[in-house]
Amino acid sequence: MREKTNEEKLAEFEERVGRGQKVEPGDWMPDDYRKNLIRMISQHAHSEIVGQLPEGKWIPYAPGFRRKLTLIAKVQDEAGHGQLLYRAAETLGKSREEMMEELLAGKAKYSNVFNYPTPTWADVGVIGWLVDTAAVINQTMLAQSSYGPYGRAMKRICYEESFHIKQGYDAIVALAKGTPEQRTMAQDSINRWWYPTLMMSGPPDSLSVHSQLAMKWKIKTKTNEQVRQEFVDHIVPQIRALGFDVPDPDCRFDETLGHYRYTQPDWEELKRVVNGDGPCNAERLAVRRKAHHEGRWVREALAAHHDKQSKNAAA
Ligand code: FAQ
Repeated sequence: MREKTNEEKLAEFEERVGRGQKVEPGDWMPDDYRKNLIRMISQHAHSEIVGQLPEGKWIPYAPGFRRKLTLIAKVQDEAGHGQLLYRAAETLGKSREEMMEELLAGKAKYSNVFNYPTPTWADVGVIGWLVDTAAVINQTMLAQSSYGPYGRAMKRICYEESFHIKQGYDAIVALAKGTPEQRTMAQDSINRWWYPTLMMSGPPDSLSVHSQLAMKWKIKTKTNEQVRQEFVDHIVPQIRALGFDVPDPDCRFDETLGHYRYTQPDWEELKRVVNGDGPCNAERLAVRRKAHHEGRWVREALAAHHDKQSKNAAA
């Protein structure tokens, strides 16, 4: 039988994806589909790994034993998500070592939001509440991704991230019920995280480079703006219900649209931050490099153990 041409393979691929069938690692896929997925999944993995740092800093200072245990569990979950995602990216043919080298060399992107400082305990609550809510809304959409391993990883990750939202919300409710100083601390944190969290969903559709192809091949099933609007519609009533202000005087519900209107973030700031020039990029990468260096003996010991086991099995 004659080999199918690339055009025929592409038509079959698009027909399958159009029918909602999942693409699996061994299947034929267009090069751009593979490249886009590696780009997105590896950036997502890096985000989970670097994303441990802003909150991780607060583990020694968490107010009380229960909050400390919960925060440790949350930060460990993020490490696990990173591992799941590196594994999903590896199924597309890129090694974990290569991805890690790119991150440590400052060549790889990761979510803008982890390049901002966490000067107060309220930031831990606000990251869990706002940042994880934005992440879950995006990831619930990505759980429908046409690439099977990514969608399945997302389902597992969303379960855990939903718990993270609860821990963040609970910490903020405690501050909301607390002293005037505690309420001020929470409001200040909401003010600082509002725009970085809006930026998490990516640039507006008119500036998004990859969305069109990603939507066509169902890597994503919603645009950046749709995801951001969902987040705003979900979170604004929660912020106001706790008696806090949304730090945007123009944020109001539009009855005709059925959505909240909001002021667009500064898209130049997003560009700067994701390209390495945010308030904490240098600090975050320095911590990752140190951790990678100090963990080298563990990786070598595991590799030696694995080699020994393989030799024993072959003998
Ligand atoms: N940050 O053409 P588009 C979490 C880059 S996980 C950094 O619109 P796309 C859990 C983009 O990569 C949070 N870079 O791109 C947690 C591209 O650059 P490139 C991470 C951004 O892919 C919680 C360029 O700009 N989630 O929070 C950002 O269609 C708490 C053009 O943009 C994911 O990674 C940004 N915000 O849409 C952990 C989800 N926006 O590659 C710890 C998966 C854009 O051309 C604590 N990823 N860029 O050099 C996605 O959904 C998408 O990749 C977007 C961007 C929506 C991030």
